[in-house]
Amino acid sequence: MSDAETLFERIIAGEIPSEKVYEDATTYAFRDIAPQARVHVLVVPKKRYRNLAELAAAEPRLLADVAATARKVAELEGIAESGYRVVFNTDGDAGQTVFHVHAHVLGGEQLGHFGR
Ligand code: D5M
Repeated sequence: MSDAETLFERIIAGEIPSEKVYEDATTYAFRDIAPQARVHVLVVPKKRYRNLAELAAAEPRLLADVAATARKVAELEGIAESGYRVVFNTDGDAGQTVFHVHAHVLGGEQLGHFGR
């Protein structure tokens, strides 16, 4: 992991404004600035790992916290029953742009099938 700070550390620190949906001791959830669905919320661990693989290898309990927060967001947004998608873009071909691991929580409408 490089030491370079990402946008999301600044959002977690409150240096850049965000529309918070949920926060607890280890995770932070906020609305995506360019929503791809009616509900599009990002869930980040407050501690930075570059991607899902690094988080899972280093701190599986923190990954479980991210998953629990994704579920909490779905409940708060009223999409837990209708269904939703959780996506971790990981590196180049997935188009990851911010290298602080984050889960996209998408829903609130019928989603197209993923792929190309
Ligand atoms: O997703 C990175 C996501 O981060 C992308 O969906 C846009 C979102 N983004 C970028 N800047 C902001 C700010 N300032 N607030 C909220 N959301 C933001 P990736 O999976 O890395 O492509």
